[in-house]
Amino acid sequence: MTAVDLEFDHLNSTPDALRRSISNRLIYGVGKDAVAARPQDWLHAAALAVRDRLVARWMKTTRQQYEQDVKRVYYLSMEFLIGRTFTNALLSLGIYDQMNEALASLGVDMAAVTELEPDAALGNGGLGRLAACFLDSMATLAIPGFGYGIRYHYGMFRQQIVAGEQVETPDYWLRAGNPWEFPRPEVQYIVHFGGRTIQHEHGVEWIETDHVNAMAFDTVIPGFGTSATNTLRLWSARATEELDLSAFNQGDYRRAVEAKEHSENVSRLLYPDDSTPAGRELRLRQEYFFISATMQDLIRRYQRTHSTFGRFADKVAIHLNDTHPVLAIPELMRLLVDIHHVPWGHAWKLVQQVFSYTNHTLMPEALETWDVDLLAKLLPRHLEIIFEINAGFLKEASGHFGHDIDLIRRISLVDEYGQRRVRMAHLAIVASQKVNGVSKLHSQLMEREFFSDFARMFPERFTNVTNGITPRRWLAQASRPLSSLIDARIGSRWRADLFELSKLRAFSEDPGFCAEFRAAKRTNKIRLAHRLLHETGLAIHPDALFDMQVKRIHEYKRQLLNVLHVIARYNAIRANPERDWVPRVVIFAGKAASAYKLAKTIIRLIGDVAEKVNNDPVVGDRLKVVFVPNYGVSVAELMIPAADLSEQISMAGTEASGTGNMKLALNGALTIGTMDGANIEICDAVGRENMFIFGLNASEVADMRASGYRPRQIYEENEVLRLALDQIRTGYFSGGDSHRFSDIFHTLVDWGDHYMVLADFEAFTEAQTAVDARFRNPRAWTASAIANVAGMGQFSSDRTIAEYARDIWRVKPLQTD
Ligand code: 26Q
Repeated sequence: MTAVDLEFDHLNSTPDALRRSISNRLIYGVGKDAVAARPQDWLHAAALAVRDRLVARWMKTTRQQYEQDVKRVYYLSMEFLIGRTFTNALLSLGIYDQMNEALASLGVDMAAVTELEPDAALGNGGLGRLAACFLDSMATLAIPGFGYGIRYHYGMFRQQIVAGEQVETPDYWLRAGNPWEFPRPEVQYIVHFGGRTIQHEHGVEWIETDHVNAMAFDTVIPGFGTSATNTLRLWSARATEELDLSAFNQGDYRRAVEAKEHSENVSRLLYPDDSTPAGRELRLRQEYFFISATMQDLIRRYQRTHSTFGRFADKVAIHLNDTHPVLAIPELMRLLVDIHHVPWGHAWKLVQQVFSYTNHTLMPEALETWDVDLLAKLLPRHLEIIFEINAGFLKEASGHFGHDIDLIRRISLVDEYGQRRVRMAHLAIVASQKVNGVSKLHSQLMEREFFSDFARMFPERFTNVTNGITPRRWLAQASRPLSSLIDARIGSRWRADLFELSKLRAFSEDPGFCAEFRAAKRTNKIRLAHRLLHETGLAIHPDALFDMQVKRIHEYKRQLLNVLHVIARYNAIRANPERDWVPRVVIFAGKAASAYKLAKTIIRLIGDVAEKVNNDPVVGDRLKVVFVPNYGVSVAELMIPAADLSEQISMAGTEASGTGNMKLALNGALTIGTMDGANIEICDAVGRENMFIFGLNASEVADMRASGYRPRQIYEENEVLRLALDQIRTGYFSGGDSHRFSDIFHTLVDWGDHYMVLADFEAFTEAQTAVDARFRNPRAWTASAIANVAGMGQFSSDRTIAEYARDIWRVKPLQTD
């Protein structure tokens, strides 16, 4: 920054200057008088005052990017699970305390208005939140990056629990306006659908299409400890003509409006992560809508400074966050070949240099495929391009492997078994210069099992980049008690270099530090207890062990294993109430996909078990069970800092990485977990003695499956387990209703127990006993908790992004002077 900039920044950051800005923004931005302003208006005015301060940095960064003619990264994601922005922006700018003071001087309680901001919940879970952490880290590292996605009107549904069952309500997060976005009506692209193709002498033309406009909305992404910022550009659908004039002129006003509404539906709502076929066509439209606008936008930006495509691959890197944006590949081919008249071979070379792809799941049912007939109807030109890519690829494969028809069938971009379908992951792999998994185990499984044919053909393409999380939101912002304590001991540099936390190892036996560490955790636990009391009426004791499983509800994540342990513990307490039980609060949170029946039944079971346990006078404070509704980014920021124990108990080989595991460990929770995903790397980093690892590992799971897994035998032989399962089956928790949970019982006992819950039950119970023993010894527990925090350096998303930048995107940070 120049001296003038510094001066400017300083002036702008005093409480006094902020107070003036807020007052101004209230009047001229919100249009309210201070006497009439509601808390919501103050939040809006304060947000605008903060945004003004970001914009100066934003303009400067954009100018520098242009002047330095940098290579840019385009991070394409159907999901960005941002959460709230206000506090995050204040911390990035370093004006949190000043804002607090400014608002106080205006008679406004900052903590209270902060709670009014809705989450931008434009994502389902891990994948979307990862994208949000990556934006934060790209800006912080001054990597010239753009996030591209969809501006959904309705984000992730809100979850309410009504009579024990999940009820979804729409999340209209834009209701009160969004002060963080800049509409860009001048940035619009036409996106085509349908129609047919015709072959001309000089190429192919796509004609008789329907179209919709994509309009840009930009959000500033501030970096931490730098003046660098980035842009998140989200597309919103606008009808190409305001109204269907012919219908209008014929007096059919309703039909005229309907047509407009219909075309604008494409960006209306976030699809929940479930594999129900209903509504699939709109999902495909969404995917194409957003990548078409994005590809047109990035080509236009490139062409502003370049007259040929000769340097395209030196200036552009396009990253595919899972397969959801994979249509960007045929779309870029179409734009280059059909519109810009680049020869096919040259265009394909460019494509293979610019794309990279991250896989986030290996579950076969979750790998995306699209029906060939649907593609032919909606995107006929793209289907032709995909077939042509496939022909070239299969020829290359035959050259590489010789003529092996089984292999060709396996790797083809088109699945020919039954209804023909395009395999999006195969297309992504064939077109990308790098393909990565999100933890060491996951990347290994990708190479050795799921995509082994591709890995043999393109060994240099496959790599691993283990996930990370931003320490700004997940420690500095979420836990002020713990972050101030850390600042006091080792300084504040850890926010930008998380390896600094290793200095805390020196204090793991320091009585003063340990006492303060416990006090910080206790403060966070009290904060959560207050909220729960207020919202659910349940009183929990802050000195109990807070045992948390917070994540989407899914069979592979095995919330049921946790519930079975809770039931077993309940039975044991009732049998021996006088034993010195370690008081525990078992806390669950997470959403079930609306069409995922068994996941919803699991929520019901948790609620019923909670009801029984919490009202049993024999049990008292020894055990409490809570389901916290509407888990999302903001609820996570409240819950995670209050956890003592982190449940990461997926069946080995199923959780690609996990990132909640990192957030919880960073906040000093000890992990009880399987050797799955990033748990394995957390274990290496913090020491196995500071975790509770249990159960089958990935290869043991495979072996057991191969040798014939028999869950019913386990049920019959393990008395504790049998009692718990029989209680579930016979209606012990459901007021005698023996029907309610029969699917859960049969899934585990009779229908194969696909995720091997029963196989791991005994090991899990033993690990839980070890947890109790450690918790009884506060010194040992705290030492382990500190070791967890101290070992988290490598799980900063700054490290992750630095690896992507160096090894995959080959981009350098902007010189920000
Ligand atoms: C697909 C088709 C139609 C509608 C929705 C979807 C869809 C949407 C979201 C499919 C999958 C997702 C999300 C997947 C996800 O969150 N995966 C998680 O990614 C994290 C970040 O890498 C990992 O840490 C988790 O292990 C992984 O489960």
